[in-house]
Amino acid sequence: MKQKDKRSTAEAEKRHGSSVDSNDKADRSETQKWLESLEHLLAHIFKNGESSQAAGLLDKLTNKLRDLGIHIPDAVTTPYVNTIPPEQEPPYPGDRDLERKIKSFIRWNAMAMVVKANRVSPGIGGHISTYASCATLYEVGFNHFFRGGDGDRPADFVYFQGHASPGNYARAYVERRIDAKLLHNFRQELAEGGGLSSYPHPYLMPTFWQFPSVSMGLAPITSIYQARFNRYLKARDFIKGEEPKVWCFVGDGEIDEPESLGALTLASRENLDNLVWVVNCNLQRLDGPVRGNGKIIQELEGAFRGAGWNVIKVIWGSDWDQLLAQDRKGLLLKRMEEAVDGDYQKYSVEPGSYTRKHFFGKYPELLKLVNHLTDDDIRNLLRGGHDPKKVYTAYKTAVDHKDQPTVILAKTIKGYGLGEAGEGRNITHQQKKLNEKELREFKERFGIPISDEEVVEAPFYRPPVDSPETKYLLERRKSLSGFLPKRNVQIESMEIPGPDTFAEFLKANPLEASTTMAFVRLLTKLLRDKQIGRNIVPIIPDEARTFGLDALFRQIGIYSPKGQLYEPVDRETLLYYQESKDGQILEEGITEAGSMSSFIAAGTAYANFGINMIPFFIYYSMFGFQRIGDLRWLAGDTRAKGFLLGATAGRTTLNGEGLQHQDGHSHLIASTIPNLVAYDAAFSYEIALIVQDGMRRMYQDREEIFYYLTLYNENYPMPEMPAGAQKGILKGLYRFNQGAIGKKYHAHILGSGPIVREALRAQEILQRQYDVSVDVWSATSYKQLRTDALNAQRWNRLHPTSEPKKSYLETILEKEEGPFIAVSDYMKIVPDQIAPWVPGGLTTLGTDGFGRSDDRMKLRRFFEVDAELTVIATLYALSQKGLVQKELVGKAIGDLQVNPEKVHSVLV
Ligand SMILES: Cc1ncc(C[n+]2csc(CCOP(=O)(O)OP(=O)(O)O)c2C)c(N)n1
Ligand SMILES: [Mg+2]
Repeated sequence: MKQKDKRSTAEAEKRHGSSVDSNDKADRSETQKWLESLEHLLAHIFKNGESSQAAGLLDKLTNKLRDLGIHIPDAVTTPYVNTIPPEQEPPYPGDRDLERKIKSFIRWNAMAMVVKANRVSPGIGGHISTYASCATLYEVGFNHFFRGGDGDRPADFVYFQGHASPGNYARAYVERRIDAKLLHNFRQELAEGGGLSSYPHPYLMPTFWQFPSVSMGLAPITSIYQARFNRYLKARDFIKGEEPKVWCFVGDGEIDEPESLGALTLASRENLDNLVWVVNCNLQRLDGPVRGNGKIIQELEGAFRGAGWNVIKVIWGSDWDQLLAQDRKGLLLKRMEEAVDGDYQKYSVEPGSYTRKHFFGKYPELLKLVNHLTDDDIRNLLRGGHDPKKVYTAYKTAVDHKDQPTVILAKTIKGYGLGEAGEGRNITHQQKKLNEKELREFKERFGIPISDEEVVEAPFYRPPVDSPETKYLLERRKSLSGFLPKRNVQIESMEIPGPDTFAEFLKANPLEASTTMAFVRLLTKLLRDKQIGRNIVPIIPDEARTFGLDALFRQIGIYSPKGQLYEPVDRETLLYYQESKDGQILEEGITEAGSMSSFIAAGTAYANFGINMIPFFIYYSMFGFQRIGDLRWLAGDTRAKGFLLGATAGRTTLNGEGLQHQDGHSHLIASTIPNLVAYDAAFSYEIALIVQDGMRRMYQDREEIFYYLTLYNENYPMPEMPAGAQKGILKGLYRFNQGAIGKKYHAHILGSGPIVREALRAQEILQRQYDVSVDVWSATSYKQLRTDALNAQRWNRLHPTSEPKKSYLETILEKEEGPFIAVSDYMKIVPDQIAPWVPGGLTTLGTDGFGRSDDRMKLRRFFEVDAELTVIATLYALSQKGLVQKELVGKAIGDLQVNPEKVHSVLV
């Protein structure tokens, strides 16, 4: 900087500085005046006993400033009191007394079923304390909000906290939907006459449970995408009329799962006011406090408000209203803010005298506020989540709220009512047994009409059919259109496209193409189908261009509730990025968990709405089972239907990308899900037949299964389907071609996916150079083959004197002479699944080990799945059978330039 410039800058700073000084003084005296008026106003508020209004004052001021056009950032937290002040509470519409009695009976039965189950079978498990904490949260919902599905609109979607399931069963018992025998058989599903599953599993109780929820975090994320999918169905005219609400009950400990909070902004961005979450803030998780040194409610309020949700805090029960009103100096609020969750947990365990001394006693003036209360009164001061009036207010406000999803943060006590058996204790989550004294205290506390003699047996109790309680309970459910939870599948069979649609894929196509391209062509065709095209839901986590699906953007549009508010940069091109209100594609952005949640919502529309939606979720295969395996397991549990397409599959076929991307094991994980049908296809015609058959089974025959299909990005000419191959393709194995005649030796090579082409190259080398005729087979599904083989094997074992059954695999291989060599782009253990049923055993080649970035041929050599290594493996297998000399194998190693000292891919 030049000398002159420096000087002038310094002068300007000086000038500027002095003007700041004088402005500052003026500002300060102005500010002082405002602060004094604020103090004046607060003094007035406290004098009139309206201290609870003080907290809302800031909000009002902020809103006023905003009305005047001044930008004020949102505060993320508000004072530690209820969001809705008592004067805004609506009248309670129900019979509080009857509702309390009903709730008490349910509490008792929920506890008794766990205690009994653990007496019959010690260690069988079950949870008492969670339902004890959320009983009021549930009961207010059941009596006044949750709509059943018996009317002319779909039922509300209620995701119950998984391990609070005894509460659901106990209610169903009092509602007379299930009998005492089933309650006795809680967690004894294999008992005679059946039992009740530990947690909400639609797979196990398909007419009862709707939404699996016990794997922490999965109910929260799936509930968001469900609420979104309901909007999608509405926008696309599949559903009309009044919209069901989606309710999700979440534990405060569960919130720590990344899935729980991971999709919050989708809900606010898409204005999902059909969604209500209730976080049961009992301040404890399994081991201890959720946030002993802080406040989970305040932390969550900040997170949810920041994410654009409407937050309703239900912290204090009605007894506190009067205390807060008399808190002239805001001392009570100050104390409430100071105490941490660890303190509050302690207050729930200790007698009232402790709370008097340590909570109120911190400030002498505060102590005076509770002078009129006995220690018992202090101990019984309710938390908001146990007060039906507060809970009702929150729910009513939530369901009426517009434009935002709502979260209710309800403070409760874990193990509420268990007393010394576990109320508020760190061990409470695991408490499964109550002794006689504890049972008696429980019975007395909740007024259960059973005798002192009987109590030790912990008998179930439900009021007589004609009792006021039963009548009230049933009337409430009737006026809310029926019982919940309930899974009521009413779905028509769907006519799927005929053979014409698929015919073109069965012919040879000399143009090089990948199976991904074949799939895209098929999907495009299906989308145009008059019968089913509309029902298809393409789901893509930001990879449409990678898979060549971008043409669909324009063809069917991307769903966006806002439409398209901007002109896309590529508007002048034919296939621009088109968003629209009734778009068909769910372009999820980079979230496999979110995409899978959409898949689940679409895949269960048949059960929840009676509509056959056909999701096709296409993604990088590595980021499927491995990344979101637990959501896949849940999809199986909830009986979702649809197609998962693991694209860019294969540890060597996806070249270049390296270790993180190259999938060589998704088929191994796929084999773990019982109702998932998995295929590893090589050619266009296999893809077409598999999709066709999948649609037939799922949508025409209404089987509750789902599909996994790997797709590859290697281009090659597509052959014609060999005559008669159809059955084998679907069963998992068929002969692609026969070996040459007139050779001295014979072998079979089983290939999968693009690696079939390596098998074909090996066939060629073996026939030409080593006098070995080779049959090449395409193994489309080791999982299918194994399941079928195990079935037959087991049946035979249990029916030793009957005519033995033969699996498909045994039937097609029984007349063949080995050796058999399997080669695929997957770990060796995938083909190994069928080894016990292959005559003479199976030699397996596969891609065990971490992937590498390099080209395909180098990778195939590295993993030893190329034609040359397949030739060597075949010759070695022949030598093991004593058919060729070992020297021939050695010669081949030399001929084919394979380094026998190369390192094994799994070791490096
Ligand atoms: C993914 C997963 N991890 C761990 C568990 C085991 N688990 C079951 S309940 C629970 C504690 C739950 O605490 P919270 O969410 O606060 O529920 P609360 O019982 O307190 O209402 C744990 C760790 C699980 N079910 N799922
Ligand atoms: Mg908890």
